[in-house]
Amino acid sequence: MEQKAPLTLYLAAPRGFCAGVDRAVKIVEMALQKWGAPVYVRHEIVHNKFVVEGLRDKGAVFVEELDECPDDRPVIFSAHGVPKSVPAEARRREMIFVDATCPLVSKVHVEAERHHAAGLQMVMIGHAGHPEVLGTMGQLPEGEVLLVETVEDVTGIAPRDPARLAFITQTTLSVDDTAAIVAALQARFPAIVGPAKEDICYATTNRQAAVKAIAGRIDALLVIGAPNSSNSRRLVEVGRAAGCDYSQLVMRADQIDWRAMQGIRSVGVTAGASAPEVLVNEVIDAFRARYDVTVELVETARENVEFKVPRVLREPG
Ligand code: 0O3
Ligand code: SF4
Repeated sequence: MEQKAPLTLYLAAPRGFCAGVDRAVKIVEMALQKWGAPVYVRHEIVHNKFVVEGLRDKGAVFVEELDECPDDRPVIFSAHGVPKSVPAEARRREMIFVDATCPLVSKVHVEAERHHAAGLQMVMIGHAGHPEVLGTMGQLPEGEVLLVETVEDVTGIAPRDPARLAFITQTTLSVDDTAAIVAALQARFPAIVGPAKEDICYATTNRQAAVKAIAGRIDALLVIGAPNSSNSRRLVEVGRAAGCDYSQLVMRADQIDWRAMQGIRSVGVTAGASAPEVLVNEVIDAFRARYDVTVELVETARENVEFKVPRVLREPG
């Protein structure tokens, strides 16, 4: 039998499910237990096909908008958050709804409201069209939130009163790119107020730091995650920026380009906040089938964050 080539697989930690994703998935599972199928879910509960398909098999029905749901079945709002108009409409239709918005996204919603109540206009740093951005911008009336995606965008915005501005951010951005955008905002609008740094969450920050810790010593980086997952895509960018030119997003093992893996001696593996650990194990097994693998865990932080599910799901009956 041909001898397998040695390969060191650096496994990033933390990786994979964050507390907000864990909670959101639990909410759908518990809603199915409580109310039976079908339970409707507005938007992918988290951006991962494997997770969505697993829940669909149990009776969840995924839709993009509330008008695709009947009045008489429960509906769950995804972890990314929703504009204010969505729960308002559900209430008007007297629907049962459970909001699976991550508490760290809701925190940004509250921040936006607080600044608005103080008479400040908002600048949001985020990606146009992303559901979290639509949800956060949708907390305030039209025109109250100006969106910037890049440092260049900062020069293009025209706030009502440059002296009365605040900024908020998407939770899954690149820590480094965001720092540059915040600096550009502060340079142009010295009076702008905002969080100490930005609103990027602990999970995003920790996963990016772990990638930075391995990127310099690997021939390739695989990030397990979906193309519509903002935090996962940021991990690929962080890998490249930190020196690993071959950094790729893969949804699961069958997307690995094995030709590109020829001759490598080391590989880094991580997973976005919405990618389940079974898919990480699947990737490791795929490497083991082809290489003589030594796994090295590179742990840059420990996480112990946990969020409770909403009370309606904890109550009996
Ligand atoms: O926001 P993102 O596209 O990264 O969403 P995912 O992949 O579902 O991951 C969970 C993050 C989230 C719900 C918003 O912070
Ligand atoms: Fe919440 Fe952060 Fe996870 Fe988003 S990535 S769901 S903000 S913990």
